[in-house]
Amino acid sequence: SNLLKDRLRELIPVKQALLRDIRKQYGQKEICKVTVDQAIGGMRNVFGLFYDISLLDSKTGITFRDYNIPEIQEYLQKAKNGNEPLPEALFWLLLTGDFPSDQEFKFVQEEWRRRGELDQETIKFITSLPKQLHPMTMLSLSILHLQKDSTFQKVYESGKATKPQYWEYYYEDAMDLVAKIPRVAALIYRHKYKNGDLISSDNSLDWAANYSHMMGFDQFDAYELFRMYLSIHADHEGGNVSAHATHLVGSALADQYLSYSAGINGLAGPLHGLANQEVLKWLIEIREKLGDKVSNEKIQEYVLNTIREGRVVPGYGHAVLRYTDPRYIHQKNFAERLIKDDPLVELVKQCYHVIPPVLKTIGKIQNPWPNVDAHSGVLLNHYGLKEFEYYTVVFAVSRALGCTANLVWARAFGLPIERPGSITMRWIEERFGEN
Ligand code: CMX
Repeated sequence: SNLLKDRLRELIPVKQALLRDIRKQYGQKEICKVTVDQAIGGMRNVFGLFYDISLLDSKTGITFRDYNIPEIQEYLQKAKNGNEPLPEALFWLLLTGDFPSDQEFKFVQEEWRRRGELDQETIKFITSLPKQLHPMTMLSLSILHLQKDSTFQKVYESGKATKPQYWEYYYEDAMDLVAKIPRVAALIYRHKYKNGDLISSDNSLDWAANYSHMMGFDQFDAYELFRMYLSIHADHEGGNVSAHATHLVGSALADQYLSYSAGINGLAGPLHGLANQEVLKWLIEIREKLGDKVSNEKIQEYVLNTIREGRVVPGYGHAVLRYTDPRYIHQKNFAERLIKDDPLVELVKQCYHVIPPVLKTIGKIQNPWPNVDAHSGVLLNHYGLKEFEYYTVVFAVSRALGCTANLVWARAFGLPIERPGSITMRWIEERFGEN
């Protein structure tokens, strides 16, 4: 039997009824007012999206179905002798709201193994991509290529899809996409950086470790890094660019592949996921220009220079968070536990002490504290993934979990096409001019 789909089949009517009740009871309540500034200013603090699988609090950070990062680390399945949560278990949690039993966890793992292989045509497509393309561009194109296998698209085109069943096809596509994305991503890596010397999958490994293996990193600690990394980046509520883009495109009934490819394109922006690569570039630049054992004063000066040049300090600040990102803390703890004597890891630690006070002196910056991207690059680098241009791809492999799980629920709830209104300057003047 299909444990996960069966569980969803049980849950969906219950949640649908709950949502109906919520609308009946609270449908006319006002959530927030929207000012002209907010409309122009990227809709900060405008609560206009419904996204049920994760929630971001500006003080305490992300919760996945109400569980924070230390809780998922504690309660989700781990590898033998491992400390980090396994993404298979997190995916079950995101989809159902429950921690999976061992049997349920194994079900997801087996499904992903079964669905994970790529056909020859896809392998040929990926290994024929021009090597000068950015790996995120390659990933987005490859996900679009996989769209040929979309169950939803096929059934919809046949005219047989009915609205109450949409979620089932989105579920099938979610499972296929998530199962395949590590192979796609590893193939891109080996094609672009390792002369196309491909490594086949090892199905005795878990999903994250297998990805690490297919990239060419076979130490246990590298496996642990991938398990951790792929879990903590999985979702960050609905308003961030990758989740929102995926949700928006999906609302037009574009299938998971079309939708997530759009999410990947957003993640490839330097203010969002690309900060991942920018941080390492910036840290290496500091070491090149200022040498080893750089003083706190020199870092302070460097930060101020970066800002003076009109650049952002990558890895610091956040549109919602107002304290240190718990995903940063989790990675810091990982590094303290497993990594000794890595000068770049030490530099990240030093930056954590030095940079926030400097950013605080720049009045306009709302959050001087580090975000997830401030730490991830040096960890990947430590275990041998030196090509920082590739880092956001690892982020995208992880974010597929949240973005696709959300779309399953968006269809289960029968959410309509998203279509907010927009305004012009003339509209604003005419509306408020007399006051
Ligand atoms: N370095 C320099 N300037 C910064 C800054 C930083 N790290 N963070 C914010 N600012 C600036 C903004 O550019 C903005 O300047 P202008 O008014 O001149 O345009 C001003 O401070 C106010 O910005 P804010 O309200 O504090 O932040 P936003 O919500 O506008 O932007 C973010 C948030 C993340 C884009 C921004 O902090 C930033 O660019 N950080 C560096 C890039 C980064 O690390 N991105 C990863 C985010 C994590 C994720 O994707 O999940």
